Amino acid sequence: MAVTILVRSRKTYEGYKVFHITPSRDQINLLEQFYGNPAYDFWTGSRKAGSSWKIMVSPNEIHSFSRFLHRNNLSYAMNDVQMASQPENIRDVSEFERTSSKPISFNKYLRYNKMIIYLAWLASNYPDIVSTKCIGSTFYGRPINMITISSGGNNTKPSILINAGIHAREWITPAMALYTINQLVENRTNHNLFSAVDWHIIPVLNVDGYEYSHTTDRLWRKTRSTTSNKLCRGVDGNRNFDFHWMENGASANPCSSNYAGVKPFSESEIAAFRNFVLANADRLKLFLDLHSTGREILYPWGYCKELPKDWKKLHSLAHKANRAQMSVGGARYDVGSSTHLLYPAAGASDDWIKGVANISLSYTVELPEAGVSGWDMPASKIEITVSQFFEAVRVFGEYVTENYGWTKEMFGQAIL
Ligand code: 0X9
Ligand code: ZN
Repeated sequence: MAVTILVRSRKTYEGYKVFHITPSRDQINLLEQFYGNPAYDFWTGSRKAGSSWKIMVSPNEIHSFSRFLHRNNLSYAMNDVQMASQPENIRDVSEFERTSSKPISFNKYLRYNKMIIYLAWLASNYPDIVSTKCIGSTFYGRPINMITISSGGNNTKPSILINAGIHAREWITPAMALYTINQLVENRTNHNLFSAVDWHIIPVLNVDGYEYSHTTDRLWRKTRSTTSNKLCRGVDGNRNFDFHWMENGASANPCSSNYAGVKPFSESEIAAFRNFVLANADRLKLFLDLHSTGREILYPWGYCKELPKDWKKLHSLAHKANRAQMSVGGARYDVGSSTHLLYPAAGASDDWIKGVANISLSYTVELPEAGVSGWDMPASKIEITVSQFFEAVRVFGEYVTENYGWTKEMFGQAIL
């Protein structure tokens, strides 16, 4: 009997290089012309003076890009990408299954099915406070699950929304979402955080991309939908929202890692997110979109240089959150608008949440980088990273509780 063994090959990134560049303010504008070009993948970069930019460049562009850097007096270091994306560096993928005697641990990156098992375990063991819901499905038909943590009130209480994994390769973000879920539900001392407000947490929005980054291409960022180009798949979910769509920092080329899609909400994952938000907009008070890497807490606008009218409130709350995570040993996060601190990029979740859904407190968090590439944070560092930032999440939760949370009287009225 003939047996066919299918070996799925992983993308190796052989010949690709990552350039480490520390540009001056003027030189940043020079680099920005490569943004959205399919041969250039911007990994990190901040407008803060002295910040190091990491740009991955395809083999056939390395020579011309190096010449460009020389011509413009931009010094750089260059590393192989390959080692960061090979299977042996995709470490510690877990076999976790939560049982009463085996608590979840944060020393492994979980695959999506394991996360779902954990959410279901929580829902059946904490039925009074936990419920799960499928908010839609991915291009491949995988369910997109959301967990709600609530002390009651029939889904009418003011709420916080946390989204993770819109970008596939940013593995620390689903871990951050799961840690937040774990701390809210399984650590009784945190139950005050949901006595007056509800929490909705989507641990992985771009499930297809996340799984693909585990099985095939560690550096995959986008969704996995087909495009007009047979060779290039996927849309950057964080360019697919209908607010100043495609105006800035987004590409119309399906081969770019910042491809915005044929139209806003072309991606089923992003449409599912939109539907949930619009159906609950009047009670959603604060939104965190978790990303990596960079140690930044960003607020709108990201599509233009202008600041929203209430930027001072956004700014001071973000600083307070930063101070809280520093008080438990975290290094400083920079705080500012996306355009001021990073680069202009339109069609992102944070701007749409504020500009269309009218949820005033909207943030993008860039969690820290570590490891050779920045993406391959060793699993041994997950717990320290997420537990430190949980102190910032706590500040956001307390703020919403103090400013919008239900009082005892309101609970009484809801029951009547
Ligand atoms: O470019 C992005 O989508 C985010 N950075 S990442 O490196 N994780 O890809 C930042 C988005 C900031 N928000 C807006 N530009 N609106
Ligand atoms: Zn991201």
